[in-house]
Amino acid sequence: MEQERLHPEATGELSNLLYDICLAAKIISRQVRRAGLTDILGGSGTLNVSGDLQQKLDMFANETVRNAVQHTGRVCITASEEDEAPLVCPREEQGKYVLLYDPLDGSTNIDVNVSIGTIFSIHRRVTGQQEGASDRDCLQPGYRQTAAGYILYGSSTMLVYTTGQGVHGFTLDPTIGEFLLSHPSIRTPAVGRYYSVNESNWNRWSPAVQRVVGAFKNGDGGAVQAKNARYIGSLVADFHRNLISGGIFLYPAATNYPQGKLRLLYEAAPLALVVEQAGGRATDGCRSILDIVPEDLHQKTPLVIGSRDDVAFAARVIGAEAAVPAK
Ligand code: FDP
Repeated sequence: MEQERLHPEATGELSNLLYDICLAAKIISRQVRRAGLTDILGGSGTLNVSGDLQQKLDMFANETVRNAVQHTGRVCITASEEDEAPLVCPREEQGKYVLLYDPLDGSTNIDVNVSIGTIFSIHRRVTGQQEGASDRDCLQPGYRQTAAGYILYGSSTMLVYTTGQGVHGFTLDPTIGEFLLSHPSIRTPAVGRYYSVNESNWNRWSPAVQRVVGAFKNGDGGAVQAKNARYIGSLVADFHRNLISGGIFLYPAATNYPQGKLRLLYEAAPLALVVEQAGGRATDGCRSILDIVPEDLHQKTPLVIGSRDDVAFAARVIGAEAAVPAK
């Protein structure tokens, strides 16, 4: 609301859309908090487009976000990591925003009571009312995002978001059911304390990625500061810790994931906007994540994200390897 007042031309629709997302987050949070008590743990028996087993809570979160925004007249199309195709709102209800989201990131952690999260990305539509909303609205590069953020269901439930005017964190007070501003204007340290990567993939990485991870572990003769390892395996949780305390998260290309594992539109681009607004960086090794023009809704990308100087080091080493023509 405060930021909205800085824009006299604002109609309040974006604030209301963020409010819709908060409502969905509260409903998901309630369900996550009671997960062991109700029959909502475990697989749903279906696979998503990427071939991942969908969990019951994934499906619940997916529908909750969709239902919270669909008939408000604020969005024209929504696309979820869990759905093959985007959902176009009925013509008469199409608003000016586009919502892309990962309803419950870190699904493999759901059943074992480890932090998980919801990630969202908001664009302005590029199609006209006449033409009607389409994939074109979803396939926009990250630098065009109007807002992005995530909800972390951790030791507390937190909303962290940016509309391009810094990054702000709100903690859900369950006694009053509201998100309260707890972390205004978050800045991430330029050099991090942590590196977060699934090191069991070591033999599947290129020599450059091995050198980067080795450097974060050992210091690489002073080229970077040696770090402590922390890997939860829930992107939102790993990202959030590094954002607050300083650190770098890597999910690079590997022989089993030649394009990386994480999705550009639902995971990498929104977190890239958040980290850049907090003073950090995000790259695929060669390009800034925010500059990548998506070609496919479920496109994957290698991701190196976090503290500015650490990401710059990784990009230098991985970028130099990519610049050498293959023999
Ligand atoms: P998950 O498979 O549990 O859904 O986006 C997928 C994701 O989790 C990220 O949250 C997480 O960072 C990554 O995959 C973990 O992958 P690995 O198990 O390969 O480390």
